[in-house]
Amino acid sequence: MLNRLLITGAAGGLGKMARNRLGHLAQTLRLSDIGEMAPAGSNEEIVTCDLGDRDAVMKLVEGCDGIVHFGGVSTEQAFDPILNANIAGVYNLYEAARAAGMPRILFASSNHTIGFYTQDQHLTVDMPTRPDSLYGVSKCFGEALASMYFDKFGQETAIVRIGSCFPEPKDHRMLATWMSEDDFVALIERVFTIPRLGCPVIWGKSANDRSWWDNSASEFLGWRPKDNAEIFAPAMDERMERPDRNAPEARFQGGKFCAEPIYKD
Ligand code: NAI
Ligand code: 15L
Repeated sequence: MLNRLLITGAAGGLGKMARNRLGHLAQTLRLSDIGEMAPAGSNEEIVTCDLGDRDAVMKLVEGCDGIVHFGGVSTEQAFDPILNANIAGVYNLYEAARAAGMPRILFASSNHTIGFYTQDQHLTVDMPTRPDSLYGVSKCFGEALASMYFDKFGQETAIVRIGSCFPEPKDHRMLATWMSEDDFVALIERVFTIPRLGCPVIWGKSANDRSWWDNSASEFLGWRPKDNAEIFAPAMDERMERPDRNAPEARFQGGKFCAEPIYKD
């Protein structure tokens, strides 16, 4: 059991889910976000913190022996917020971790690091990235930073390229990219209990029939996702039209992120 597990992005969708479901991993959960969080329960600490604030992040990480890093910009936006949260913020987090004895980190990367691969391509984790947005580029930065801190200092990170982690897939593309919350919780448990982690890149997806991603390089984790988005397919076909085959949602793995403009504020 960990002493103190830090969850950043605790006011967000995955952060709230993790807050509800990861209490058994640590004596104390330290929950942090720039946004509002529900008051601390027993065995919880609440720390409001902008990831771009280096001194605040140093204090935030002190005393933690595990980090689930969900905090940051999670969609395509203008460059400045991405720079603050996903580039400066990730650097701040890794420097703070280095000063705090290198607690193991789960870094929430994204499928948007590879979004411009087409949906007929099957990917392994050693293929070059093809980011589909400034957001995707920032996640490539985070992955590269994690890799460098491992090679230089031995800092362990699970780089999880999350597909789509929501209670249910929301559209036809997510029948390939979906990861159930149960499968994600099981992965996080493995990441913080396996004796030696290293710095693997892991596709964050359930055992979906339509998946494009090959996780054989991280089988050593012993994580075997159990859910399959296919069970949602019949209802989805009734609820919504399949996208036109030339639409980005049907062509590219990153879907509509591939068609996003460069936002100026
Ligand atoms: P979210 O947008 O709901 O949560 C992100 C949280 O980070 C928010 O509560 C926000 O207030 C906080 N945040 C933003 N800027 C910050 C800053 N400067 N300082 C401190 N906190 C800041 O996103 P969600 O869905 O919970 O995702 C969590 C992480 O997982 C994100 O890093 C996202 O990029 C990644 N991810 C999520 C996927 C999903 O399917 N939910 C898919 C791929 C990646
Ligand atoms: C992501 O990276 C986003 O954070 C999430 O909101 C979804 O859009 C997800 O990717 C996706 O591709 O479905």
